[in-house]
Amino acid sequence: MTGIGIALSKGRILEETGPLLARAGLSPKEDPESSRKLIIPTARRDVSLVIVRAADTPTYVAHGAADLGIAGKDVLEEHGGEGLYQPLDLGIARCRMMVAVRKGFDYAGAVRQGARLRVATKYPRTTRDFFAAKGVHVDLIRLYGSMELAPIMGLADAIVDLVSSGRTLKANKLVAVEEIMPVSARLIVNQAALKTRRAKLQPLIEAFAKAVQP
Ligand code: PRT
Ligand code: MG
Repeated sequence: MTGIGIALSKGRILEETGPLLARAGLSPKEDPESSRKLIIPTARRDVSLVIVRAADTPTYVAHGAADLGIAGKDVLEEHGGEGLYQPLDLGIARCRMMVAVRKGFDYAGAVRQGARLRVATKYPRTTRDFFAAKGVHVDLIRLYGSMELAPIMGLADAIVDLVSSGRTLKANKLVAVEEIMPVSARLIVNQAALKTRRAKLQPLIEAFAKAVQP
């Protein structure tokens, strides 16, 4: 790709990025939600949106396949962030990464007694680091979605998942017991590209910064 690519995912991230893209002069030329195209031209001829899965955004940017990207802190922590510059918290797609258990499960007791906790999550790296820092032994169960099911079905004692309104936990009789981190979406930039193509990329980063705080 000779122009500048901005990797981002459909759904939440794209929805909440829409107003920022508009203010930065980068409105998509067609609606990415309904289009089947994965590369969408924007109001600027040299800038396109590259539609990827949320968890793949850091990979595209770290390899330089896209110069820029927009990804949640959850996804960035899990990726590790190598090769990425993170100049801007966009303050969108906010939620919290939490540990949750079935109502009535004695989490504090299990942790205190040094029991092995079975934890289901799609964030194995973040989860392992979090519990390791607390000295809690965990058996990690890697899932790809619907984590809320795991404690109900007896697959796990706890889950690590994102919570925003708390309605999903409540509907499944789960309670949040600990916060791992607050999450919001970040602008990410390929570190090498920022050096070799600074003249092109720096103004875009500034346009996003202005769009966040107009
Ligand atoms: O859909 P796909 O499998 O491709 O990927 P994805 O599910 O990771 O994408 P998407 O679009 O759902 O989320 C993209 C990003 O949005 C995440 O990486 C987060 O940074 C951010 N985000 C913000 C959230 C939420 N809030 C959120 N609440 N992502 C997911 N959720 C889910 C959560 O996992 C849980 O199932 O919403 C449910 C809880 O919501 P409440 O309101 O009931 O608490
Ligand atoms: Mg989803």
